[in-house]
Amino acid sequence: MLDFSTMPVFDREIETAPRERIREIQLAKLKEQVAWTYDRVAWYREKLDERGVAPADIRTLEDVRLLPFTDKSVLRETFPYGLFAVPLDEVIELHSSSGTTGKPIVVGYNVHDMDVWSDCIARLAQMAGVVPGDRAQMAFGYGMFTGGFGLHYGLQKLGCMMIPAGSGNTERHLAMIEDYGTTVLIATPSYAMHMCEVGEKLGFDWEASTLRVGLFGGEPCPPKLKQEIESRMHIVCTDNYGLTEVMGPGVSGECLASRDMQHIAEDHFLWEVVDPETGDPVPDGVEGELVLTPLDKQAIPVLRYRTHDLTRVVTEPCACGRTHARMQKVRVRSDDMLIIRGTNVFPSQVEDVLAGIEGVTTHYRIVVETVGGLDSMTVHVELKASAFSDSFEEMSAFTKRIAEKLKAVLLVGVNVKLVEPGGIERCLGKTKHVEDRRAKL
Ligand code: DLL
Repeated sequence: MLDFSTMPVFDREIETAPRERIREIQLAKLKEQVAWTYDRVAWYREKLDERGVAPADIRTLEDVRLLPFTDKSVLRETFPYGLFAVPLDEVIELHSSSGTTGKPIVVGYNVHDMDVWSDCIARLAQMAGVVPGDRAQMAFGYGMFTGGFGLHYGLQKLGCMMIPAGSGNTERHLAMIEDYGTTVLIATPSYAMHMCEVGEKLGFDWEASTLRVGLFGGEPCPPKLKQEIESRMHIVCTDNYGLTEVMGPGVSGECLASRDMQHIAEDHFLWEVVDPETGDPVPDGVEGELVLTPLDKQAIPVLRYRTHDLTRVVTEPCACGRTHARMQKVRVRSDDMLIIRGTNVFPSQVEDVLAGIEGVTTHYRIVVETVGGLDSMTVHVELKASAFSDSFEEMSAFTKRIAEKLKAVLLVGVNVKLVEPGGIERCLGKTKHVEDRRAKL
């Protein structure tokens, strides 16, 4: 039995503050954030003016509903710097994630934003029992994805020794755990499961290893998958949530007292739960779409971001002592975004790539499966009769070219399977482009 009273809390004063105090902090920050955004971002100024709303109209937290929603399309329209609220020479880092079409969503951070981000990560790390001196091995990629660098800085701030191994090369990861005495692994749950399987094949002794904690996130982590990793790797794992548009990882984190929920960093994010169809608030504790307003994001503020993630939020006290509201872990999205090994993929991106290739029809199907513990995506592409050839070399070169084009846009490797003309099943109703065969644990 864990004794939560003796477990470290990164920012005890804030993380265990009475709820009235949290609401006071949120309101003060919301007023400032709306004024900051209105003064500096033309897109929002226009939208607020159209609604006849001025920053001074924000008098209560509920007044957030006077503000317009933001979704991915706004970030796409204003790509790359249209929503930035600080001069670019004050931006110290850029990150991006997939948009619904070819262009990514770009976000920037100034020194202040990086500081807030690191604090949020340090908090979730301590929720999982990570302490200064832990040796944290990164299995997220260090690219434009927010997972790698975001967690890296926060863990370093906490006082961990970072081992920036990056994504892939599982055998090397296993060797590093042994060589460097790694105690914390940062990964998507699917990659952790893959490491587990590869390790077992190679005779890696998880029980004897130094590894103690897994910090997961970036994709849904079904409870059964987590339990399985915990028992096979002999570690404790937490599942942590976030999204690029509002910061990256660090929006909410699982504590060890409430394993199916995640504490939202409420002093930095105002949450709402709305009906995904109407955008109206749902009653307290009822499931709906999570809408987030970052409360002190300077470089690229966003108001009322529609996450498309379905969850419910509760505000009752938690046994860990933290008072920040908890959201149910996200299992389902309200849109068609797929998460493939932590990377966001939209069927529309596949469609755009295929539209630019001569010799293929508009019919395609995406099949997602779990292979060796990892997500595997295959795009079935229907050939036009004119492009059909009985030369094996030609067909395999064509397949390779399509796979390369898809990878360049999706940023994740996919298999391509060519299908003869008419070979993709036609649907009478809504076309089903995606078949997700991954086990629903
Ligand atoms: O995945 C940020 C992140 C990185 C979080 C590493 C945690 C760890 P995006 O690439 O923008 O950002 O993808 C955001 O991924 O809207 C959810 O649909 C999904 N997602 C992220 N974390 C979780 C999670 C990062 N723990 C989108 N459980 C979000 C379920 C998650 N879904």
